[in-house]
Amino acid sequence: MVFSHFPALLLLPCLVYSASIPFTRPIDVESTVANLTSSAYASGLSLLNERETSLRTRADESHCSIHNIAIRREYGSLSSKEKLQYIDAVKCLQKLPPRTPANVSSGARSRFDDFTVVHIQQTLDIHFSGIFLPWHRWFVHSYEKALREECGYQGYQPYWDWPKYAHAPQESPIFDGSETSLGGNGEYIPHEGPVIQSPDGKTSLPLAPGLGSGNVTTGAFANMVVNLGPVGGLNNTAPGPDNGLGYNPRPLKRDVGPALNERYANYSTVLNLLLKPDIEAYRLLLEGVPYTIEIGPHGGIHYVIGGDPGGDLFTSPADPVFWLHHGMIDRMWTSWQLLDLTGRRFGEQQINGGGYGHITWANEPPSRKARLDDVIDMGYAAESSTIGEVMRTLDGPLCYLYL
Ligand SMILES: *[C@@H]1O[C@H](CO)[C@@H](O)[C@H](O)[C@H]1NC(C)=O
Ligand SMILES: *[C@@H]1O[C@H](CO)[C@@H](O)[C@H](O)[C@H]1NC(C)=O
Ligand SMILES: *[C@@H]1O[C@H](CO)[C@@H](O)[C@H](O)[C@H]1NC(C)=O
Ligand SMILES: *[C@@H]1O[C@H](CO)[C@@H](O)[C@H](O)[C@H]1NC(C)=O
Ligand SMILES: *[C@@H]1O[C@H](CO)[C@@H](O)[C@H](O)[C@H]1NC(C)=O
Ligand SMILES: [Cu+2]
Repeated sequence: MVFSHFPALLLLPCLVYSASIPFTRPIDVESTVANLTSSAYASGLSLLNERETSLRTRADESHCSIHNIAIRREYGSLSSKEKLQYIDAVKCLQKLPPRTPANVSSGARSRFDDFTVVHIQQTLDIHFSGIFLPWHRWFVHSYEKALREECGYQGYQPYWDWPKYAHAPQESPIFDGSETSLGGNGEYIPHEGPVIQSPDGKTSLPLAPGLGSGNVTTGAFANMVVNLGPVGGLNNTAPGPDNGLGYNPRPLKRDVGPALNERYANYSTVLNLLLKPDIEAYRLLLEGVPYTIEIGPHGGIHYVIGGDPGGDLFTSPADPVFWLHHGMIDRMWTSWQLLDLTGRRFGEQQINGGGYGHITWANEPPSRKARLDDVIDMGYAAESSTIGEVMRTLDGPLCYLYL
């Protein structure tokens, strides 16, 4: 057996032990994160090994096994060739014709746009609700499937390891402006920094501005044209026609910089996320505490990308880097689930805990809780699924782990 057995019971005391360490040196925080994510990976592999052993004795074949498991990797760890293959596949998707009919979205001009359309249509249902994590897990999987099956991509969806580049994300392999980056930062235009405010205005956190804000003119997605949106209020950019589904071609812009990344998605954030005891606490950190300045790494990193469409929650999947950010969201959830195999992966309560577990945005207006048989509707972008089908990444239609 190549992989050692890693019983779940041994992981639990380890988690409790980690939680009680007062982390003073950043290096401890970083290496504890590395230990936890590799424990999660080992735990996933040992699940597959156990399954394989039991299946072999029954002369059966498992759908998902150590022989066909997809391993999603950090963008910077891909070779130049692998990065270019990923980029080529995304560009291919941007050239294929859309499946969305023009009378549904006249702005959808490519297969890539199909994914933005379904996100725009459902934004108000699929965030801060019980379907958020499963919906986006299936969304990323469907995008990866389209890259592979429609554009001949041989690899898997890479992710953006938020804390790794928190001090200078604009210089990371994702944004450095080289041919293997997903396009550089936006051109620098002097502007004010964001002020993160609680809705009552009592607390506010002014942050340093990003280091771009203008057009993306370097790297693989230099001068990319965004067709859809925006829906929400972007500084200096009027909303697009037809609630964002109309045709509104304009240059891709970004405003990448360290301020939001260090504040909302550093190694402490990721460690705290992995140590959360239940789904409610987990999501209050991931997506933020309502009515406070704590917007969490999900929102924080969306605003690290910033610009247009990155600054518009509805249209954000139209920036190719969205898919690396949501790769990391899913990596965190996958790792957290694998760190407690008995408690975190199966039941309905693992999706619908707390105020974010309902079927309306932060339970407003009040609604029932999400259920495992609730449908994940991919519209014209891809096949639909259900919450229950995607709760585990090693079962049903899914078969992957994150390194
Ligand atoms: C992460 O950011 C928080 C808030 O600014 C800070 O208190 C903490 O020390 C940072 N952690 C690391 C590892 O840099
Ligand atoms: C991480 O794991 C390594 C190897 O097991 C160990 O030596 C190290 O002390 C661990 N670090 C932390 C911060 O737990
Ligand atoms: C769009 O057009 C098709 C075929 O012309 C029609 O069947 C469908 O109902 C239309 N959809 C909408 C939303 O108008
Ligand atoms: C918004 O646009 C105005 C006018 O161009 C500019 O002065 C300001 O700095 C911008 N604010 C942000 C947060 O980008
Ligand atoms: C950004 O690109 C658009 C479209 O190509 C162009 O009209 C505009 O002048 C560019 N902005 C700057 C500051 O160069
Ligand atoms: Cu989203």
